[in-house]
Amino acid sequence: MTTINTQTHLNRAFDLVIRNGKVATATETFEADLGVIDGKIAAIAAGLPTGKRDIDARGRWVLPGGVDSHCHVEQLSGMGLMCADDFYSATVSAAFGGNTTIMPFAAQHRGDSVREVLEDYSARAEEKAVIDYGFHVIVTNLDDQALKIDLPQAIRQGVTSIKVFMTYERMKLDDYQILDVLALADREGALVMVHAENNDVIRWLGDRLVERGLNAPKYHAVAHSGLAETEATNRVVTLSRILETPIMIVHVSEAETLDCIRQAQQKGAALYAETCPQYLFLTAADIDKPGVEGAKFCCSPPPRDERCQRAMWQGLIEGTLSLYSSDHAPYRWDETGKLPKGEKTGFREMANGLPGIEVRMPLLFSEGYLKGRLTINEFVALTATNHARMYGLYPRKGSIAVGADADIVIWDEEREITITNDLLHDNVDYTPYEGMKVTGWPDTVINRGRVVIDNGELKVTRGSGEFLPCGLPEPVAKARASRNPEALIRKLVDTPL
Ligand code: DUC
Ligand code: ZN
Ligand code: ZN
Repeated sequence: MTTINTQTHLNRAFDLVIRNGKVATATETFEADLGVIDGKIAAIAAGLPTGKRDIDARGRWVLPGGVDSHCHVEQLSGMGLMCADDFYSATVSAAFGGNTTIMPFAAQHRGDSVREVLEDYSARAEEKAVIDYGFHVIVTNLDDQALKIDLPQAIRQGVTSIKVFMTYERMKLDDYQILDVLALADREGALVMVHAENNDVIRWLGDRLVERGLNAPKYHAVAHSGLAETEATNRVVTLSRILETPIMIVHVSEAETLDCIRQAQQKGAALYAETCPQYLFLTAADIDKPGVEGAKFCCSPPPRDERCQRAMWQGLIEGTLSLYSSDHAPYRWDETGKLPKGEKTGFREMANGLPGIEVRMPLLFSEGYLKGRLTINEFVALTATNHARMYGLYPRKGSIAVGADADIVIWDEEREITITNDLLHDNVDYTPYEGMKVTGWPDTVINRGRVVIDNGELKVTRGSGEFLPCGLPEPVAKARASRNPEALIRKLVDTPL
């Protein structure tokens, strides 16, 4: 356990003391008080003196605040649709669900400048966010300005993760372009995140379904075949292995994709992967609801079957999947999102994505930790610590250690909740988890020592969250340390003409 030399705070009272709680980090579990000064954890020890404010956490868990490193906020989708949450509603909802940091995407659409997109996104977040945030950048327009000037500058300014799409006509990159992004990220110190689905397979299957009049939501899951995900994953993993450059495969849903990832990891590939609540708690059967009700469960990739659910749990347990993120992609069940043509909306026309930022942690706590699939330390790693390590925010975020930001969630493991949309704070008019019963819920949420949520109430103001410049992602640091600098491939990647 980390403690502090009391000398450093002898002259000054703690701003906040969280006492008597059961503290868990990604590696340790112990009972201690936490003392906070100037937004940082300043002491971890038993019997700390009274602070300006004391919170008694007896009988409750004291955990690192969640870091949700994959969520869509105030962003235009791959289909060109604005999502339903802005930085205010998304961060309020995230905070009520136990999170203290989110990482959404500044999205460059074709014709946009990366620099302008980031400036615009920063201004939106600065005005509205109530908890801290870092950014990833989505790239679709790989001209010289983006590759040679804007992206290197963004990385230097702390946007050190780049997402690429292999599908969606408006977003997708071809293999040559993906190699360009991998090489750039490798040189400049960023991690590449990949939406891996084979666009032509989805398009071909979709065309065949539509020409037969098969338009209901359930056909979304047929067009987005699991093997389309596996094929694209295998291809991009191969590209990353050729350049010896790490990648993160986001939102893995299919058991065979997981097999492919596991095999490549066993061969030593610098390969990381994420899954999301929808692949643990929903299946394609949910999309097969009467009428357009199934639209509530349409996301890409789609939920699959129970075999795939079991595989995702196994991936989390064995560590093949190191991140569990919400992929919160909020669209309302109305003409602004899921149902642009009302009851006549076909599966190709409905917005892709599910809300889930507020229930991500409670679902995993209840079904993962309390059901004995995961230890409390694995829960912490999967919801907070691994995200901070992956995207260059560790140890400032995702940890309970002296010197780290005082980002804490105090968790009541006995509270029983039936999830309903009324309970949630996002701007979506439904939840795909309606009626699901969970045990355990966050009581108090603290970000940089500020009590954000207490007793079911928001205690901070709009715009009080801060931008987090991300450092070098750990996978990039690890890859740099382990390879031969004399290899020809290295020279091709490291020295652009
Ligand atoms: N990809 C995501 O990452 N989220 C929502 C929809 C999508 O295609
Ligand atoms: Zn995606
Ligand atoms: Zn997403």
